[in-house]
Amino acid sequence: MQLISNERTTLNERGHVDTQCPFCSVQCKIRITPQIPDAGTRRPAYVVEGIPNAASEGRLCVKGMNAHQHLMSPERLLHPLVRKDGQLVRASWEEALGMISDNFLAVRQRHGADAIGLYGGGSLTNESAYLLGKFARVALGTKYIDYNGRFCMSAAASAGNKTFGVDRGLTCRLSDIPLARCIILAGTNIAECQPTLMPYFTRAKENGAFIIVIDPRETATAAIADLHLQLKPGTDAALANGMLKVLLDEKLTDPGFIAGRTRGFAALEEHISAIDLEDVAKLTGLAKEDIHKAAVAYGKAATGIIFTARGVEQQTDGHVAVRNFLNMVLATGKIGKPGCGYGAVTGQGNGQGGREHGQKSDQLPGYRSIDNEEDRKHVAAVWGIDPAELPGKGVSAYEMMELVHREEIRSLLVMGSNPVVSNPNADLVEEGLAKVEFLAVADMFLSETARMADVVLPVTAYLENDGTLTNLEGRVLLRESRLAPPGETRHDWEILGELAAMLGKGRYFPFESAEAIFNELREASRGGLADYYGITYDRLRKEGGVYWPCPSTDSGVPSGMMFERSFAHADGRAVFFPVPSRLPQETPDGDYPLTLTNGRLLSHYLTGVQTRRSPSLAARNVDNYIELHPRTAKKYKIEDGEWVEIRSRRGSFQVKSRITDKIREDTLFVPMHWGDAQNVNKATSPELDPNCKMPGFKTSTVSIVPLRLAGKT
Ligand SMILES: Nc1nc2c(c(=O)[nH]1)N[C@H]1C(S)=C(S)[C@@H](COP(=O)(O)OP(=O)(O)OC[C@H]3O[C@@H](n4cnc5c(=O)[nH]c(N)nc54)[C@H](O)[C@@H]3O)O[C@H]1N2
Ligand SMILES: Nc1nc2c(c(=O)[nH]1)N[C@H]1C(S)=C(S)[C@@H](COP(=O)(O)OP(=O)(O)OC[C@H]3O[C@@H](n4cnc5c(=O)[nH]c(N)nc54)[C@H](O)[C@@H]3O)O[C@H]1N2
Ligand code: SF4
Ligand SMILES: [Mo]
Repeated sequence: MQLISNERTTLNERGHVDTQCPFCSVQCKIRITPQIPDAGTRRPAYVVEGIPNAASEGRLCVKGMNAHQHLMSPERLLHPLVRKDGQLVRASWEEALGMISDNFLAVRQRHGADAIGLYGGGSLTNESAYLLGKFARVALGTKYIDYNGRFCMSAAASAGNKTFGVDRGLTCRLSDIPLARCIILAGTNIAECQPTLMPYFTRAKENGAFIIVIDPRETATAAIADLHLQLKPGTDAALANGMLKVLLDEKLTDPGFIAGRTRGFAALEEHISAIDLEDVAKLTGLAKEDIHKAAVAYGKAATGIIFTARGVEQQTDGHVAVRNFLNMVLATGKIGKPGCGYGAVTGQGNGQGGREHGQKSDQLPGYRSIDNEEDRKHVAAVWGIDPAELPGKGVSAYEMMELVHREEIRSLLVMGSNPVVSNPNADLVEEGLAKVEFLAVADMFLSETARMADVVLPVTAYLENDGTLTNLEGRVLLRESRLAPPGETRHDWEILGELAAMLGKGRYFPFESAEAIFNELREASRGGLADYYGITYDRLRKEGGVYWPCPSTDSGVPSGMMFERSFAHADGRAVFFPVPSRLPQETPDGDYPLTLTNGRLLSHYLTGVQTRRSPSLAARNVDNYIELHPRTAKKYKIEDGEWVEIRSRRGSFQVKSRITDKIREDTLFVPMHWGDAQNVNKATSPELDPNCKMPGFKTSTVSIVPLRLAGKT
């Protein structure tokens, strides 16, 4: 696709601007055409259309159609704010950045560099995410950096790394979906979360695919299912064991593939031989016949793809649950060929790139490891420092919040996240941030977290800054700025460069443009698993998007299909891993008899900071709500639409009831898009998956009472 010329314009001028949606991982391309202002209201109107592109094929969803509204919101932060006498007041950039650098220097001198923490996000461009990682290690020398992708991608990413030797969301291309004869959608609600991808699945169905949806709710995605497995939350690992049992018993495996391309099958076989389908049915709450039917459909199909998303992954056993679905992929040899593969459906706009270039505590750019001597040497050489100067591994996002609470991290910079709403056990996180010595937040809005800050830095939005983002297919896309930054807003990467200079490290941050940062990122990623070396801005302009790995500028266009001949482990083989069918960490009891799960709805995005500032989106869902089954409502004397309080061992929140027979009787569902008193995370559990430190967001036990009775119980 050809991008229009790079001249900057304002949205209200005639003509059109071409851009990319700031929200989910599909990264649909958008054209915005201003219309003559409405004579009555004088309000400008805009026509927003999708532009043909390889992922969304020109489709847009309601969020993309209205994204420009938050960009133009009167609530945009247009100048820095600093706290004086308890109030956030306007300040100059010099003063705001001066306060941050003074604090960083003072804290480092008093308590060491590790008393400073950095917290990033998957909405940042590759360039800003890369620079944030470099800033932590080079400008500050702290090991404490992590990002919100920990809550998003860590279970699937670590599973992919262990099983295949590398993690890239989809191992195949979106265009393989219509070729698959069986599709398993486990804990992924594509219809609301990546709506523009739905036609790939309906096309597959038209081609005769058998579609299996695994979800405790009858979602909009489940509407296309041939078989909906409405399991108890947190039991996906057990379900996959049941399906493996059937695959092995019915000899629906691919022995040639197992022998030639994998290792560890004997141990899996032994483990599965002890599985009893009856037990699996009991654990998951499913009928044995349905588990059997699903396994046979997948096993017998000539081609097939398994997708997982946060329903499977945001569990204290998310890593192994994903690995168990990967066991199914390997046992049937359904990978590395057309119409076959596995997909971890990436979430945020740059959820994929954000996890590759070093804002994760254990990671350096190019998916390099901070624990590996060779990796450290390579990156240190690109950065012009001694490898010994690179700090070691820090801790995960929620663990950083625990360190804040314990006052071990005394100063925190948040860039591109709203952690008081999106962390589990939100009350503890809020308590920590309330008492932290110093909090700086870079955002476009006064989010719930920014509200608590000592310094707030106003940043540019999607139409205003250049950068690359990597979509769920592993395709790197260039999003060029079309508008001048409003007010005094600055780019995230500019802020990091200026702060580095104030900390005396300016020579390591000489960047005048996003492209200059990208060129360094290319070098830093060179030879790594996520190799971007062969990708340049020019190439992205010409080709519209390039898949990684792309090790050379003159190689042909990468096909996007992974593992055609070998996997990324040293011996080229993928690894089986036996997984126990264990129960979720918390089990319902007399005090907390129900299981609470949570997730998303179509019109809002994450903690809602952006989408609530888009009137057309905000109006669709004003208050948060809880889905509950009619029999559950009756049992707890709850009327449809009334306010209820949900309580857990951590805390409580209040939302409206929504009675529906599309959910299991023992399960409640609440969207995650609201803060303050309507925040589901006041009740979620901070238990972490030991393998990847993903919180068990999707399974906690709670009680429910109508608010009118709440004082009385
Ligand atoms: N509209 C919208 N789209 C988004 C986002 C958004 O906020 N709003 N966020 C983006 C981001 S960052 C992400 S990570 C993705 C998330 O995309 P998804 O993971 O698809 O979204 P969720 O709604 O969190 O969870 C998916 C489904 O998991 C189900 N589920 C809950 N518990 C379980 C369980 O134990 N097992 C199984 N199998 N299923 C379970 C839920 O009922 C839900 O339907 O969406 C991206 N797209
Ligand atoms: N209970 C529960 N909790 C969850 C989840 C769940 O399913 N259930 N999902 C988890 C998942 S998958 C995710 S991804 C997290 C996300 O949770 P958060 O990290 O809190 O994500 P957002 O709400 O998108 O917050 C991003 C903030 O950054 C700002 N922002 C957007 N773009 C930029 C930018 O380019 N630069 C800067 N500086 N700021 C920007 C936005 O205005 C917003 O205030 O939530 C997690 N929390
Ligand atoms: S939210 Fe996702 S599917 Fe919707 S327009 Fe944006 S990128 Fe496309
Ligand atoms: Mo996410």
